[in-house]
Formats: sequence, C-alpha cells, structure tokens
Amino acid sequence: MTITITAFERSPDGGKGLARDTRVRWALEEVGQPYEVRLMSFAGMKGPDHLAIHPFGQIPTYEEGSLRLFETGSIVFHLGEQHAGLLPGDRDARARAITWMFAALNTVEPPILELTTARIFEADKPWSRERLPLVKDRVRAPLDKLSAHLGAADWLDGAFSAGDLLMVSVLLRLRMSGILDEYQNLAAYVARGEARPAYIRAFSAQFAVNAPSAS
Ligand code: GTB
Repeated sequence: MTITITAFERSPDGGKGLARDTRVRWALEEVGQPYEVRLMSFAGMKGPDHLAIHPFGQIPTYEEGSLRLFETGSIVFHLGEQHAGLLPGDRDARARAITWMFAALNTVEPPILELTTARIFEADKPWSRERLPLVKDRVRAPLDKLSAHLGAADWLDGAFSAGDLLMVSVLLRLRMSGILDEYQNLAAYVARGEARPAYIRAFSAQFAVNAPSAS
C-alpha cells in the first residue's frame, strides 16, 4: 500500500532538515518503506482537505490506505509497530524504547522549542535579552541528566531505536545555539544519528526540496 506523507513545499529552514517531516522520512528509511510526499503551502495546510487529515493544519501527516495519522511521535510509533527496525521485539526493551520516545518529545523538546521562540519571535521585545539566559538554563537542565545517563554509550538503551531517532532529531535543533557542543557525548550521539544511512537518505530527500538552490 502506498504511503504518502506531507511536508512543506519550502521549509523556512532552507534545507537544514529541522522541520518534522525529516523525522518521519528518517523512520520510513530505517524500516525500508518507500513513500511519496505531498508538498504543502502554508495556505494549503489551513484548507479543508488538509484539516480533514490534520486537525491543527500542520505537517507532517501520514496516509496509508484508509489510515490517516498526524503527530510525528504517533507516526514514528506506528511505523515501529508495523515494521522491524525501530522498536525491539523484547517486551521490556520495547517499553523502554517507547519511554525514550516520550522523553524526547515531552521532556527534552519543550524547552528547546521555547528557546527557538525566545531567540526568533521574541528577539525584539525589551525583556528578551534578560530572559534568554533563563530559557537556556531550562534547556540545559534535562540535557545535564540526559548526558549523564548516556555516558559513553552509543544509544540510550542498547540498540538504536525510535527513542534515539526522536531524541537525536530533537537535539539537532540545538546545534545553532551552541548548547549542544557544551555536551561532548550528546554532540557525538547526534553525529552518530546523522551518520546512519537512513538519516542521510532522509536528509538528502528533504534537502532536494528545501535547499536554497532547489527550484
Ligand atoms: N506536534 C506536532 C508534531 O510533532 O507533528 C507539531 C507539528 C508542527 O509543529 N509542524 C510544523 C508546522 O506545520 C512544522 S515542523 N508548522 C506550520 C504551522 O503550524 O502553521 C516545525 C518547524 C517549522 C519550521 C522549522 N524551521 O524552519 O526551522 C522547523 C520546525
């Protein structure tokens, strides 16, 4: 059955792979499933056809026959449930991998999103300069613990899993801030994720659409 996902017709990040379709593309590549992409304009994302699939009018979405999904975490989880390569077979290891998926999206990502808001959308506010260090410290708080947990290991819990896919994707957003490089083992962890052939294929596919030179 054909799998179709949605992505920005031109991501504002200019091909850095930070929009969330990259996570879904990466998961699809890890499990070896071919997919098609429907590129969306901002207006199209808010139109009735797309809202019928994604109630919040965002990307990415996932269609497979009559199944229509939204929320990146749910899409990655679905792929992990349906195909080998993202979630371990052992019951307890699988539950732990799912726990790391939630940790990435619920614990580590929210302050990182807040940092993006503070740096970009609040930059012109009179209180912005004073607030930024507080927001950065809120980013560092879970990273201190994550770094201590990872230690010298390659992945969060044994073999690479959907938990690592989401955690690496979340941490990638930090690179430009310089905060990732404060944690040598986390920077190496992210680089390990980016070196996976599946990530390279996913990144290239989004880059072909979003690079400034793309037509
Ligand atoms: N919780 C949802 C999920 O995980 O799927 C969040 C989905 C979401 O935020 N989608 C964004 C979107 O559709 C794109 S990824 N935004 C349009 C809108 O809300 O109208 C967020 C994003 C956007 C841009 C960049 N960038 O340019 O760097 C990075 C990430």
